[in-house]
Amino acid sequence: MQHALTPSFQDTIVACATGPATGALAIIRLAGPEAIQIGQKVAPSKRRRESHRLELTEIFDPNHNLLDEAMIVEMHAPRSYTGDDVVEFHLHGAPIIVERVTHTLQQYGARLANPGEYTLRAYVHGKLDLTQAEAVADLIAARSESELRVAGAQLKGKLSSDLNSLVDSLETILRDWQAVLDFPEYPSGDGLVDGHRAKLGQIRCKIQEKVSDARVDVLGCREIVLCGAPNVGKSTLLNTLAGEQRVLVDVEPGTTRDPVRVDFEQHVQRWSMWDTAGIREASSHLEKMGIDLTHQRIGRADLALWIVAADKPVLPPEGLDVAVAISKSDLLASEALSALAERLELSDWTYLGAFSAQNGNGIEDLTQTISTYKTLGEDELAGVVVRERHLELLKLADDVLVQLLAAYDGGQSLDVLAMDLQDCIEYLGQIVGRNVKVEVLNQVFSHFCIGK
Ligand SMILES: Nc1nc2c(ncn2[C@@H]2O[C@H](COP(=O)(O)OP(=O)(O)OP(=O)(O)O)[C@@H](O)[C@H]2O)c(=O)[nH]1
Ligand SMILES: [Mg+2]
Repeated sequence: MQHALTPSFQDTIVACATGPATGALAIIRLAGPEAIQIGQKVAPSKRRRESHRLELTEIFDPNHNLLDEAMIVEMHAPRSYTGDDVVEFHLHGAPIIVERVTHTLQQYGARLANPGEYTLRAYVHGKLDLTQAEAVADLIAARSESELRVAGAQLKGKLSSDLNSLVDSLETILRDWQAVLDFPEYPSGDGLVDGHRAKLGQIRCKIQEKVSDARVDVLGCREIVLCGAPNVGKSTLLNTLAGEQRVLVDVEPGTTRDPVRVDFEQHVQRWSMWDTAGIREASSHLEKMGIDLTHQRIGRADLALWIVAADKPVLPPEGLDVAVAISKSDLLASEALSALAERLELSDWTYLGAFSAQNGNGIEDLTQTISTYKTLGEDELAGVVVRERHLELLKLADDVLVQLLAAYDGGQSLDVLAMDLQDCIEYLGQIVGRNVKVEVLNQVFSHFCIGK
């Protein structure tokens, strides 16, 4: 695949913005300095088209053969997604029409766009910053409501504006320090640098807050591990949720040995759910290996759900990081069930409800609870770090800042401190795309689909 960043921004690019399958409509997007001119050639009009106005038009190939009767809209720079001149053709959705119109536009000098090239141009033209460009990719790739919400919140740019204001404050401090270094007469003796020490402390607190509030688990699939003592109904629950028999179930305890994963695409959240070997004193080497794997899975889970059988409750080992739910609720009278539920509610573990795979009671509620477990609302998502790339850079910025503050307190000279400050600014800047390295841009835009 051609590299996203090698081509020139002077090129006029073309791509189909809608999916490859036959649909009622298909949209071809043409962007770049020649877009309007090329648009005029395939869809001539007597007068210059108004920006942002849909118009019915006929589209011709270079031999004046009619390709389609379609809608055309011009979006004049800079008021377009990419920031340069854009022409969109809203065609009938047959793939052959898309192919012929694209080919014609290429004959007039446009070239095929690379993945993410439209968004890359939007970024280069300052329409979006890097976190927002990443959010566009997430938005397109979203497969659940939760992913959609996360991407939408990032696109709004609260994280960017929080980080930009931190970078601005740091840059102001750096400028002052450089002035103090360059001009001995700069008024530094009146507590200017000491004042900066306090400000840097505050900025560090804000960075730490972002790190501790980060939720890199909210994008993509969530790993849920079903665990508990043997025979509590873990495999039965997995089969019930999967709607088919995916794993073996038996009256004998110790049926499941290997962890088995089943993926669900729920409305709210995508899950990978793991069935695991029941945890007990192992009676064989083989069983012990299975139980070890269960523990490994629990350690990596976004949610480990310890199943407690209503008829024979076995609670999780002390200190194990799990939530709890009651299975086989059909085997207990309602009063006894309430008492068990109350006991779990009062425990240190989060209690997620009771269910019976036998009669279906509580399954729907459990699904709902799991689905929304630790998902964040619109407001809570504002400004939250959800990407590993951002979190890593924040941690690097934090490390440098800690080092800088210690050096300051140790009486280090301003020129050395200024170098640390510069590093800190760079790390934070890379998140939003200030002075970002080309490799980082390549990384971000290589995940896009063509046409966006
Ligand atoms: N009454 C009742 N029996 C259930 C329920 N769920 C499972 N069982 C029975 O409990 C037994 C054990 O079920 P499994 O799903 O194999 O339990 P497990 O936790 O996977 O067991 P291991 O793989 O041995 O750890 C089977 O006989 C199931 O039919 C339930 O909701 N109610
Ligand atoms: Mg099992």
